[in-house]
Amino acid sequence: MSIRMDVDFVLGQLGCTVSSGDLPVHTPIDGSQIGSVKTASPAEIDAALNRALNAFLAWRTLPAPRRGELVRRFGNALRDHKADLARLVTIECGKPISEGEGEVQEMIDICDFAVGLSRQLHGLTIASERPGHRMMEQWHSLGPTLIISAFNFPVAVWAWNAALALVCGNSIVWKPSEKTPLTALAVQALLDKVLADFEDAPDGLSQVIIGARDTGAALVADSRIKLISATGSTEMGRAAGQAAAARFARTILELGGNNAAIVSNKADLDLALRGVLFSAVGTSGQRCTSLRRLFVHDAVYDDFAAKLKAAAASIPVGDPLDTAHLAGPLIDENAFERMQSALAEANEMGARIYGGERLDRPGVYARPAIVEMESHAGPALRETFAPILYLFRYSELNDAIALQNSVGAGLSSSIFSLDMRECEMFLSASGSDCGIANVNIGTSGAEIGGAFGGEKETGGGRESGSDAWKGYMRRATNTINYSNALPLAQGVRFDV
Ligand code: UN1
Repeated sequence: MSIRMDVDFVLGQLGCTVSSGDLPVHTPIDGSQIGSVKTASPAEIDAALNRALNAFLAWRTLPAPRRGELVRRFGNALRDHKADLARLVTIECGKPISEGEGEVQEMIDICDFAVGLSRQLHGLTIASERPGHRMMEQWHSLGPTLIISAFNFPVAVWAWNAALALVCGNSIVWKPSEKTPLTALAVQALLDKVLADFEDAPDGLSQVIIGARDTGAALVADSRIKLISATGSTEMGRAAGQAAAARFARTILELGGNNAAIVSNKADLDLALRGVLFSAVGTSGQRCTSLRRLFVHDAVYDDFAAKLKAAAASIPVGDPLDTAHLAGPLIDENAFERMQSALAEANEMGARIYGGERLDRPGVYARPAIVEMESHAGPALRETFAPILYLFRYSELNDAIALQNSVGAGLSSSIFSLDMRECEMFLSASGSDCGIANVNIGTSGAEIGGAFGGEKETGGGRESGSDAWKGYMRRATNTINYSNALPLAQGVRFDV
């Protein structure tokens, strides 16, 4: 069966009919076209936003546990269609099938989390300084929520946002990457089926808008959108963040990462090798959490670097639908060009480069590159969305931590060490400056239970678990006077 027929079959299983349109869709598996979709016109966007606003006004009045019931049913629909959706994810973005399945599992997990949350949107009660008064906080629904997602996690990151936004009482508008519109339409079709059987769901509660960057910009600028949750490059986030700030819209930005790990001389080196490999090579280096820089202690550097180079060279790269392969293709030719220009820059700086070659087959398949750097500079200071790992030696942990923190991004980090003092130092206020700091696991592969996001140029937003839900709601502080006097706070007198 050709990939195109495979896609049509899977879309059929998912109940998704796609009418062809002006945006061609390709699979990175062999670069062939697998369909086309329609981009939204300005009039369609306008109508969609009106629907989203009206849907929000109705949805926010429904009790939160009832909203959770919708998300519970959606989670079950995902369970029923996990294999089909995972296959479509793999075909459209090229990640190995086990990671495609993991991505759908991540959607199911966040649905479960959000269902529980729908009975726990707790506010505080606060002691008032005035007699006969009490204070409390309430969390209210915020408004239509725009979710801008990236090609590398075409459905899971949307689900983090969608599941929370829905239980919080917001309507959702999804602008997927133009490289992965089919998975978005398929997920919307699944949700539509669940919505059709759910009496209390207003029309337009969840919508997909397909388009390029200008479509995203138009949505970000629109005052009907109250929250923008955007995943993508720092460049995209800077533009979206500034446009949103100009109209005081809320944002949750999950942008680039330039993630580092430290391998101490006191590490379990076999475990460290496996952790480093998955984070650096998994998903062909196309996760925002991918490991890009590795600081190895001088005493173990030569041995560790030799093992790492050998292991990276033996990673099976190839068709992601074949479970024998641990890494699939890069998303497109541009990705390979950026990889090559980063490697060329490193080469000019005198780095020693191992791997990084392109495989001779249709699609853009590259061997992972391990790059031994003389100095912490050049391409190592920025994110290149490809399997390149820059290696550095260190002798003082504090120096390694300082270098790790010296880049623009602040998403994920980890230390491999069995020394409690080193690990706690790394996790302390003067340790890693990232939103995610791990011990004895790599930088990627976070679970949904924790808040996900990073500092500095990563944008500062938090999605997924912990109390990230608060970003999807507005807080109201209420002071209630149940006395017959009217004392003022801070003892201010205003006697009339
Ligand atoms: C991303 O690459 O945008 O922690 C998200 C991870 C995944 C999510 C990555 N759970 O690697």
